[in-house]
Amino acid sequence: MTCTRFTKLLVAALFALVAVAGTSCSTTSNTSSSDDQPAIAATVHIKDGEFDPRETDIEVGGSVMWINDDVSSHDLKFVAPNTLTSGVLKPAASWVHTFSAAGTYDYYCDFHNTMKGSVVVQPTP
Ligand SMILES: [Cu+2]
Repeated sequence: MTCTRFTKLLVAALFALVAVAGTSCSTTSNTSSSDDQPAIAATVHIKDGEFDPRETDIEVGGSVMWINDDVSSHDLKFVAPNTLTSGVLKPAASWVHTFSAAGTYDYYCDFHNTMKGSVVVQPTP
């Protein structure tokens, strides 16, 4: 008796969960460009052991996405602030960083010292 009641409750709970998941899913995809996820101002591809393009120009508050299109792993280490790093980017991995202060941000790949790039963040006019 109690077992059936529990099963009914469980089924009801599962339906509620599916309904909630379904709603939240559709709302997330609708608003993803505004609040939760930063709009991507520029994309840098990592290919054949190079950052392409090497120099990226954005405005303050802009986000840059790096995508590893290479067959080997790479990473980004910034000269300043030197704590800023992407961590290891395996093939097909990507990393997004939002720049909230103007300036030139030079970076390099820790694994391949010939790989260099920079992000120039312009102040908003
Ligand atoms: Cu590399």
